[in-house]
Amino acid sequence: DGRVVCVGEAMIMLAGAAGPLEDVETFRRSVGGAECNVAGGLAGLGVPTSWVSRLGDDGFGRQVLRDLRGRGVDVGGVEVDPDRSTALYVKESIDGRSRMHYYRTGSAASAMSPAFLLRPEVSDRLGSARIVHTTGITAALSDDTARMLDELRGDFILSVDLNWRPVLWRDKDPEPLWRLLRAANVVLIGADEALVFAGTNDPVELHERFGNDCTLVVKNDAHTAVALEPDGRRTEVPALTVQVVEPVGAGDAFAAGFLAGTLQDLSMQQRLRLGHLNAAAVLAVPEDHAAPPHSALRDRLLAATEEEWA
Ligand code: KDG
Repeated sequence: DGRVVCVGEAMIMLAGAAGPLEDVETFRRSVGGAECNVAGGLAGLGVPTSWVSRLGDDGFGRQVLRDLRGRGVDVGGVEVDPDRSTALYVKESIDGRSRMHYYRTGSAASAMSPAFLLRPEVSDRLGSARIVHTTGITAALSDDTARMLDELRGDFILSVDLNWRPVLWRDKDPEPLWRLLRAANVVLIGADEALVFAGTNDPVELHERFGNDCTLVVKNDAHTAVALEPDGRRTEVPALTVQVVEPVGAGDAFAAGFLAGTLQDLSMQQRLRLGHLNAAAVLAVPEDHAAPPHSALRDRLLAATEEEWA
């Protein structure tokens, strides 16, 4: 069982050669899904982590379980639904940009509800968690998942990554997501998505909108990450310079690094560094997750002076 519990949907990701989907004939399969990427990233950093969710009773669901178990994630809190399917998403790559196409409406995970949290396999894990992590994607899946998130409170640090996905929010009121963000103790947000979602990417303004009593991390993609703590303390760490192969999943890897650092009570600067470091590994591969950085490199970079880091 885990000291961090991640709650959200996993999907099978299909990705092929560059070009419009109608021209792509073969697809490579891997596992995606924001919260399960974070769970895998945390386990890769040696943090005992559970991923709790629902999957279909199908080959894709079994593939997700096998993949996560292989990465050291506890999946004992996963419920298998005989009537609904595991979700899929297809990555289309045109002119070097990825577009995601979801096949997830009515999926097994979209049926997570307040009752799901009461299953002993789930409530036991939540009861012993130090950090519980979820994202705005889960708030968008269905009315059931939105209601479930209203109940996701407890004696743990609630961490929320905005992960704003406009396609999932079409014709929907984002109020459940605002409630989740205001309840969170840690909020992770990209500067670009902040602008679209909240109309500002100014850390101080965002901090106010989320109620000021969270630790807010605003990530400015390739450039920097700024943390604002409840007492107003501000820490900024520039990102590492990397050759970007494919960016999807880097935010999740950042979250994993940041949360691992939080669990280890590292300084805010080192938490942000660990986030950047973990993100850099995912930026360099086409998949949504990657092997964690070597521990020797990690220790050296965490201990670096500011001049050495930048
Ligand atoms: O953060 C990466 C995720 O976006 C990707 O793995 C797919 O979870 C996903 C989503 O809903 O977009």
